[in-house]
Amino acid sequence: MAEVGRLFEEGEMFVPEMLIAARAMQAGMNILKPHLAEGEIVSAGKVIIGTVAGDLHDIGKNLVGMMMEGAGFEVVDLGTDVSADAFVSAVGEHGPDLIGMSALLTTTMPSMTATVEALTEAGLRDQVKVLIGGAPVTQAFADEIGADGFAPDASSATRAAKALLA
Ligand code: B12
Repeated sequence: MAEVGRLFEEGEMFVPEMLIAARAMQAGMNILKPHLAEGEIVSAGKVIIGTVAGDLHDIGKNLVGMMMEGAGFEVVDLGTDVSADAFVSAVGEHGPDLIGMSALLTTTMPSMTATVEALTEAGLRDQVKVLIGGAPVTQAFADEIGADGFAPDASSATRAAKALLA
């Protein structure tokens, strides 16, 4: 998947090819997972990922989740239309190292702000890194809402997550 990510960034591969590769990787992972659990494989970290409240777009979010799994992260996918409260409860329940939030609509970007605020109010903001992405999201917006990072695509999302948890 790292090689697929590189080819995507170079414009040699496109979203459908990435999805096919990610699906093949997931099928392989399903076979390998029980054996990995028995072995000495160390997780790269635990990630909770979701599309924010009001937003149903999940193709990019799923791709990010699959790439992260391929890179050795344990991924808990909360799905779409995830409220700030649901993110907060999931942090309490799963104790992740990082939250990944996705938004594809300019009208749902404020849900990212609300989630960061809810994490702060719950006293959990210091325990978890926040990485955001989605077509309308920018580094400037990430800075504005106090997220720890932004990435424009699935392979750089994996790199950014690794850098944040290093
Ligand atoms: C597919 C699609 C839909 C599908 C979604 C299906 C699904 N299961 O996801 C359906 C038909 C349901 C849909 C509905 C709507 N859509 Co729509 N949709 C799109 C479309 C065509 C493609 C989005 C997509 O999947 N791209 C491919 C993926 C791979 O790219 P991506 O999502 O950007 O993800 C990458 C990066 O952004 C990043 N990334 C994504 N998430 C994350 C998360 C993290 C943590 C990180 C680090 C990175 C990251 O990595 C990903 C992989 O490289 C876009 C137009 C476009 N060309 O983008 C419009 C678009 C997003 N939709 C739009 C609109 C307006 C709507 C509707 C409001 C339409 C309507 N009037 O009903 C509804 C809203 C429904 C809702 N409440 O969410 C607008 C948004 C405009 C805006 N700026 O707000 C767009 C831009 C179309 C347009 N040009 O008008 N949509």
